[in-house]
Formats: sequence, structure tokens, C-alpha cells
Amino acid sequence: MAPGPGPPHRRQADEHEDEERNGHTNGNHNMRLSSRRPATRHNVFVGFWGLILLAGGGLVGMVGCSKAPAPADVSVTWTTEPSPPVVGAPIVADVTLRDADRQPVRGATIEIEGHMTHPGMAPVLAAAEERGDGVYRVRFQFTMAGDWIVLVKGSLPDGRPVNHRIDVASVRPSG
Ligand SMILES: [Cu+2]
Repeated sequence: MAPGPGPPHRRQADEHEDEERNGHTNGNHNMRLSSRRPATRHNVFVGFWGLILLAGGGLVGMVGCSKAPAPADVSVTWTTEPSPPVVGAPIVADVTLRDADRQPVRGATIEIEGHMTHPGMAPVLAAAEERGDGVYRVRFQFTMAGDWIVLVKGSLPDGRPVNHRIDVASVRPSG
């Protein structure tokens, strides 16, 4: 009456085995991925705090400071709108570069990298646009309320690096 149970049954069994095999393969793959990821994060983390140590020399307050350590005699300050900044709202920040004679530094390439003071968060990255008179405007958003460290990075027209740290003491919660 019914067809022989042998072949269909065997095929089902084979399919089941294939599923299991795939499952194991995926499992191993995921494990390999997830064990790789923390290592990468760790490297980024170490690099970041290395920068902080390098840049931490002469910081002053929350609004800005003078005298970047890397290229001598260039001061970096910034203003933000709104001030103090609010989390999740568009921030317009003007970074001002001046040389030892307080003259505007033109033609630099500037970007910012925002980190919170605790580990585990993605940095906020944004490139600045030169507005003239040594002012470079950057638009970004803080992604969490609290204490941030903003690294102003880039290079001067003559190739000297700009590497400056600004502590943003307290990004306000929204609302
Ligand atoms: Cu955070």
C-alpha cells in the first residue's frame, strides 16, 4: 500500500544531519567572531588612553585651553552652541587655532574625536570646515549625557600635527 519507508526516511535523516552540521559550523564561526571582537576593542581602548596621556599635559577648563603640546606655539580653543552642550542635540562648535603671535592659523585640516570618560562607548567623530580667521567649524552630537573628552586632531599646512585635548565637564541631559 504505502511506498517503502526506507528511502524517504533515510533522506530525512540525512537532512537532519546536515542541519546539525551547519549548526555546528555556525556556532564555531560565531564563537570565533565574538572572541575576536573584544581584542579589537581592547586595542582601540589602549590607543585612546595612550593619546589621553600624551595630550593631557596642559589642559585647563571645560571651555578650552591654550598651548597644544605637539606643535609648539599653536593654541586651540573652542566654543560650542549651545553651551554647555546638550545630549542628542546638534552641536555647532568653533575651534580656533592661533599661533604664538595670536595670529589665526589658516589652512589646517581639523577633525574631532569625542570620547566619554568611561570605556565601552563608540567615539563621536566629525570633520571640521574652515571658516576663515583660524576658525574651524564642526557639527556633531554628543550621544550620552555626562563627562566627555574631545580630541582635536589634524595637521597644519606645514605638516605639523595638531593634537589637543578638551575636557567637556558635563554634557547636559536633554529636556
Ligand atoms: Cu557613556
